[in-house]
Amino acid sequence: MPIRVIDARPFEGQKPGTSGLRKKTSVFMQPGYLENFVQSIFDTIGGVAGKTLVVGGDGRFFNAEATQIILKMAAANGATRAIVGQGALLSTPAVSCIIRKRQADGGLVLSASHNPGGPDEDFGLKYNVSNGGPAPEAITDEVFRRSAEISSYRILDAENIDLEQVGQTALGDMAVEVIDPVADYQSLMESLFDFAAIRELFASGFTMRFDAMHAVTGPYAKAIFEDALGAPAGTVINAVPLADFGGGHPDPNPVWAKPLYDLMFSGDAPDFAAASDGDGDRNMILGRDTYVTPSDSLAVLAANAHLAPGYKAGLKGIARSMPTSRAADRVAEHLGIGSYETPTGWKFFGNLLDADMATICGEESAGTSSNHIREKDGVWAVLLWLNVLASRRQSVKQILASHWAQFGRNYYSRHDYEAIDAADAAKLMSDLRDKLRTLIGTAIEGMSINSADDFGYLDPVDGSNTESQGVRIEFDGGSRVVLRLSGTGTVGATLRVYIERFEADPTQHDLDPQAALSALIAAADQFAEIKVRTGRTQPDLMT
Ligand code: G16
Repeated sequence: MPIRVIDARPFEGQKPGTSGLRKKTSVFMQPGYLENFVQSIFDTIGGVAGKTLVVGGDGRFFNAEATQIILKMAAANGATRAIVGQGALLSTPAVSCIIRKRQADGGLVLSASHNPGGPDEDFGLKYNVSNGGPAPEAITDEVFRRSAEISSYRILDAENIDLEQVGQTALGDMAVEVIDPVADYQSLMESLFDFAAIRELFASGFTMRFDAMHAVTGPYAKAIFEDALGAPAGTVINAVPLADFGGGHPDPNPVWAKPLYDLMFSGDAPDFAAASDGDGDRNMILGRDTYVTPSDSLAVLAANAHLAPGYKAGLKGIARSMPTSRAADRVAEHLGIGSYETPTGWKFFGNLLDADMATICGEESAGTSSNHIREKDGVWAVLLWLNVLASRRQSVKQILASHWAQFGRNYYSRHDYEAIDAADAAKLMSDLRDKLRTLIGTAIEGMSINSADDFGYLDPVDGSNTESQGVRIEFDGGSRVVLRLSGTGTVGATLRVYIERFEADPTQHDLDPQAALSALIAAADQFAEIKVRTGRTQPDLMT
């Protein structure tokens, strides 16, 4: 089959953000746009000749077409083998699992994660390296540099191949293996968790609802929760992946998974509920009358992980992104293990996991995972919760209350101001950075500011430095407010304000979080002038 070398012109702005390149689908569908970015990745990693790549995505609009293009480009660039999920589907954690298990050289994940899908919505592409994790910044920066100078790309002149049939096929000289997207991942889960105990839990009448949000986890959740663990049919809802996620916003939080959230606070609530996002790496955990914040979930899972067979030897350390609440640090201190604070972005956990310094990692943005792969993992988090519930035989509410009684409660909320003017947002942040020093020692809303800085991270493994990762303002008593701009949005800028307050007194553990944090919220508005500068009277999203 002929290889075509096509003239290319650079496109502006092919700069990977917090997690790969995310743009409007129509931007990705412009002739040559996807191709230029893919060729830039291939060029940056020294070409793909002789290499094995894993390819798959979350099933959103343009997923299948983009997969065909990537495969033809991989073949034209000399790749030996491509491993593709049936129907071009693979969850992000499954890609990570398969890269590691099959010792592939890397993988391409087609997803814009929790962002909506469709011709007018979002698309994305991310490159993962041979440890199964997202490419580190040294690579993504180089991809961006290369994308600005690219002059041609290579593609095989061939018909599309059938990705619906599991089995071996070929594209030019490249072998293509179409695999069941679930099997490798499921066997990894079976090696980590006590499936027999969870099966018994379900057999005893324990009830659960898992909302796959018409995204990629549907097939995984059906196979694992219903078929393997015996949860009744109907436990998994919205299980069929759709190109537009059924018109929904596949982000597992109290706003976008509201029906599930409301169910858990109604008289019909099952014992346990969970949801995952577009590409299956995020999770939301709920109990009857109980919402578990991602930060609390990380802390509870870290404190109880030894109850699951895969973690019975204990944890080496716990890592969290900087804006994530410090609840997990208290667990690490109690266990006498290391705790690490990294910039936002799962890629920053990779070195800590590879060096065996951290076993469990988590983020306020609903990601939790461990060293079993190098991505966050929604179904894994749900299984670890199920293993803990099967072992402790208490409700989610009881487990959370006893955790707070032992460690104290870190009240926590994130306020998002979405699609604000990018220049206004940048100015808000730069003006705030400029006045950080003058804030130290002053008092706002009756609270004095202890420290104020712009977070920079020195990677303890490879010594790399990452600056300007978010403004931290800390008050007496350990309360804090963090502000940063999102790196995953596709329209304007999103300002994220993270608010946290520690409360040791168990009689004060049942407050409404927004009320418990009200003084800090007011203080944040004063020092960052959020309302005035964004023109918004309230956040678009509070999680
Ligand atoms: C990605 C990253 C996460 C990050 C999240 C939000 O998740 O992998 O590490 O916490 O984005 O990032 P930001 O605050 O910059 O928008 P996902 O699930 O979108 O791939």
